Amino acid sequence: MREFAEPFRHGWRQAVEVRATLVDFQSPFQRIQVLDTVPFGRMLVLDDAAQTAEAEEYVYHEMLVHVPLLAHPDPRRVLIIGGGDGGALRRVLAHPVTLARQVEIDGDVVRLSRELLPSISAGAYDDPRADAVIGDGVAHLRDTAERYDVLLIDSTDPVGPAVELFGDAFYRDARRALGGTGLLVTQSGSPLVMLDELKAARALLARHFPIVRTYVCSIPAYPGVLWSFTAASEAIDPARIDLAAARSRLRALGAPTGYYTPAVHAAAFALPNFLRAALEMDDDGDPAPLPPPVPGQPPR
Ligand code: AG3
Repeated sequence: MREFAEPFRHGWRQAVEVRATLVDFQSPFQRIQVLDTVPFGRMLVLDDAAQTAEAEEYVYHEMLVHVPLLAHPDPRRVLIIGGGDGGALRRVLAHPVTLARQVEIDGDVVRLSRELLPSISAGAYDDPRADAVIGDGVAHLRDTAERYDVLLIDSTDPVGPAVELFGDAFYRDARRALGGTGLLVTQSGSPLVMLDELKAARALLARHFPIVRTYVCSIPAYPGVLWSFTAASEAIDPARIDLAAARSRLRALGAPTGYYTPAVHAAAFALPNFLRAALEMDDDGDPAPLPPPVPGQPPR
């Protein structure tokens, strides 16, 4: 039996059974693999890190996109950094936006995803509101005079090509591009096996944004399974949504979801107590003094 597993983290790893390797290719930026896996169908792997898979991509992409787009009162202009598989782009385009710009650094990820994982972008690139740029998202944000309502950072882990997407200069440029009224969401790793990365991202975001909120969901293909996203804004607290309004906006989209509901949205910000304590938050997500440690905490 062939299997794929990411490297051990704190003595923990998960494996998937592999039927076939469809692509194993070194791009100018990274190693790109597309594997046909038994549990999740075709899976995109970058530098040995699972990125997305046909059968479970909806969890990550819905939580990355629908949480900020339904928290924002009127998102029109959305920028995605990374996201070369097109799964985030497709969810953004389900909303009545006027522009969904995606800046992905690796054209080979876009090409191979469109060719081998077409169900993930599902036609999104053909939408006239989509502007798919192959380029450096850090440079785009640094040099642009444009404003965005929502910025989605759909990146790999904060190592290798993505490291600057978790940096201080990038968050400063993000704040400028969001113009005081927008919000950003970044994927921020597994609270169980990447807690230090999550804490580092939150600390940097807090230098630039008064509101920083972490939320979680369960992503079967990623290390630790319990996964986090972190939102930041000068104006919008995405943890507080009007459930009835979100329900009617979601219904109007006519885009069925597999994971997201407004109730899931609200609940995702309720963090397990070990995590709330580790992130030094009170029950509202605001900074609080570090509480005493509790015994038997999960690995990280
Ligand atoms: N971005 C991948 C999140 C990081 C996964 N990390 C890992 N497996 N170690 C997802 C790209 C999907 N559009």
